[in-house]
Amino acid sequence: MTNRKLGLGFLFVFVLAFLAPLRGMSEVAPAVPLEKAFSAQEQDRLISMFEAQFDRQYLTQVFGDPRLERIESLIKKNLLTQETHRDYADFMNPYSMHLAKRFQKRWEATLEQASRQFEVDSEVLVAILLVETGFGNVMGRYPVIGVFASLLVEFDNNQGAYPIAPGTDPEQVHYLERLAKKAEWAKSELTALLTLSAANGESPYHYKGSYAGAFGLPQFLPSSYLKWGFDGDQNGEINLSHFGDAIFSTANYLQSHGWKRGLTHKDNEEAVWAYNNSRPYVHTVLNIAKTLHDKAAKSSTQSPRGYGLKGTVGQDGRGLESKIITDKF
Ligand SMILES: [Ca+2]
Repeated sequence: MTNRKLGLGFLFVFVLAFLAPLRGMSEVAPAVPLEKAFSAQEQDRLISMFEAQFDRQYLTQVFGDPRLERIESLIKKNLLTQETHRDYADFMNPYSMHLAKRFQKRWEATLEQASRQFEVDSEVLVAILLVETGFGNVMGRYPVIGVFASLLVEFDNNQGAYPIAPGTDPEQVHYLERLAKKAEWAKSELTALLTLSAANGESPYHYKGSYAGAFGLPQFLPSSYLKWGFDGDQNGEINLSHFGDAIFSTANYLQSHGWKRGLTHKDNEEAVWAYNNSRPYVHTVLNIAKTLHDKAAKSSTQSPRGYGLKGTVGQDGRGLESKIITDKF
């Protein structure tokens, strides 16, 4: 990702797509311990990376916290995942559209206010919040700080491999090049996380999100929170787990990235692309928004047959990402 976030949308797709087949599934993936504590030396390196901007005592407390763990699986995911290969088509299914219409009705006044203030069509806000987290059903379980710290330490531990020697295996070259780029990004996002945590009087461990460090209903990266987070419900704080703030922040983001009122405006594909650099994502979001717009007059909030309103899927016991809780809003 370039300048913002990676959503958990694909997980929600996964959950929806496999609701029915899982009923007959008996195989359960074995639990593998993927985390390990950073060494004292690694903690010191992290402290030194940020001490120009933050108080050393604060950094010692943050990076010495036993909750800080190296998350091996996240390092690989961030270095190998290709967002553009994901399939978002399932978000157009009847159940997703039912959720979207229900959300539209429940948050009608807030959506209307944000739409007016930022000149962003309300249907695209609904579409993004659906694809990102299923309106809060799939918010992410990883400590955001762990995502960035893991990448930084992985890069630091590989310092000896730079500059990359001629003749290095091409796969290794790709890994190292991407690692260097991601480490730079992780440093800037971790700086933003520490900044916003301090501003909100929260521990940085308070924020949980996707494997790519995006959190909250709209799945913002910390840097996006600082730039485009908006106190939509006017309670004096920006909390992206609250729908009022999430709706206004998403509208603010889209307006800042060139959204022009009118779902078919040619600039709008680029505004959604800025939100998530994936063409399938862009097309899905705009298709959902147009469908909601076209069907507005005859919208019904009746639950379609064939979908349970509650249910737990994913038998790996991973909690939040495995659950569908449809009455959250
Ligand atoms: Ca607020």
